[in-house]
Amino acid sequence: MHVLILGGDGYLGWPSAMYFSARGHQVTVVDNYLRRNNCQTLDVGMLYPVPTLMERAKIWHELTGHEIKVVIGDLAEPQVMRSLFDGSVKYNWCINPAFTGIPETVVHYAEQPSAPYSLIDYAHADLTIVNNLRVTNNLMFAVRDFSRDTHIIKLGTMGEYGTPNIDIEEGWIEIEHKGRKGKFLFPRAAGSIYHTTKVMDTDLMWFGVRMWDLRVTDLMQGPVYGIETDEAAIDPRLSTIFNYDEVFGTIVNRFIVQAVVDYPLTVYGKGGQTRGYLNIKDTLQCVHHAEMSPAAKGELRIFNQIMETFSANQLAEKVQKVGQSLGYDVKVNHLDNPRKEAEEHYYNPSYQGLIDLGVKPHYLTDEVVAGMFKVVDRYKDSIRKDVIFKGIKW
Ligand code: USQ
Repeated sequence: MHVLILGGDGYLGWPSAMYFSARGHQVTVVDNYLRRNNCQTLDVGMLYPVPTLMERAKIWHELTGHEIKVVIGDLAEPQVMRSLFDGSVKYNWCINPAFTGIPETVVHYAEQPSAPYSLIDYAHADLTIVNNLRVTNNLMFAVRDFSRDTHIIKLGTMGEYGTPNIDIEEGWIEIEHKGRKGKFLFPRAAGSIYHTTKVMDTDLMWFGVRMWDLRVTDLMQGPVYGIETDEAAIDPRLSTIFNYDEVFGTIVNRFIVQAVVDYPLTVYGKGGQTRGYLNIKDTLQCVHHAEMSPAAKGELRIFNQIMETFSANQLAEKVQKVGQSLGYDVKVNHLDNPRKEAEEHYYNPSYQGLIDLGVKPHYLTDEVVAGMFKVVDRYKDSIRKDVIFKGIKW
């Protein structure tokens, strides 16, 4: 199988590339370094430096014998996207320069993924909208024009649903209205410009499914935590990009870094904000299981990609407890919430579909938290406290 990974340099893209490659797939990764460049422009720091995508692919090949072909290009340019399907692609790194062929599966991570980034100001909101929607539209048309059988696995987000006062279904809801029934996309209420682009992505894909019988799986993922994956464990140079700053770091990763450098944990507002979380290892499993049993032609299949739910307060308590048991002096601070979001709310999402496909969850146990402390502590001296909180307001 040929798996094309769009956004193959990111927090999830690179580990996914290695995961598929290790399982014998032909893998091509594409990225324009948007995430790295944004990190540099905003000067947000990273836990450790990561080699370029070409260097990573080379190291992976030297250590495993597997080839991950690399394309450095901007997928918001339609020709870059189309070249991956029509054979005119130029690889920036590969062993065998022949076109691998049309991918059977495309995993689409090539988006600006940060909610705070999308609300810095008009320009950042605009970049987020233009990049995310153009890449999705370019992908949809490339698949329509060259390969309608290709399975698109798109990363959506649980944030598309917001925090409604009813149970959250997996993408679809049956509604009875004035004596008639129909199945509709579950109501959406995104909490940032970034999350809104994900809602729009889903709508674009749903259009493509209805018009052209495309096969699409939309994975509504919650915030991901974790550093280590089995494939990266073979060499630290294969580790994924890890952010702990306010813009690109997600809450669990941030709290552990904060605890290690005696920075009081930054709980926003009352801390009752509840989300569904998952380990980075489970992102890889979920995407792989979705790849192994593709959506049918003309199906928009939606899964809620989370393994358990926590409030911000529960996460802070957990990190504090584990940190204290390891000898760290962990304090918790409630900051004025820079975001506009419900701080106390009902939250009951379903998340059975991926388990039914065979995913075996990793949970946020004390051992897992302690393992993250251990890795982060290695880089303690390079952690920059000045990037932890800047207060980007909604
Ligand atoms: N939060 C804090 N303190 C912090 C950071 C976050 O209390 O220092 C709170 C936020 O207010 C929010 C929750 O923790 O209620 C999650 O925030 P986050 O920054 O970890 O995640 P979020 O901005 O929601 O975005 C992340 C990813 C995004 C993905 C999304 C899934 O960056 O790409 O789509 O998680 S979800 O949240 O389910 O929409």
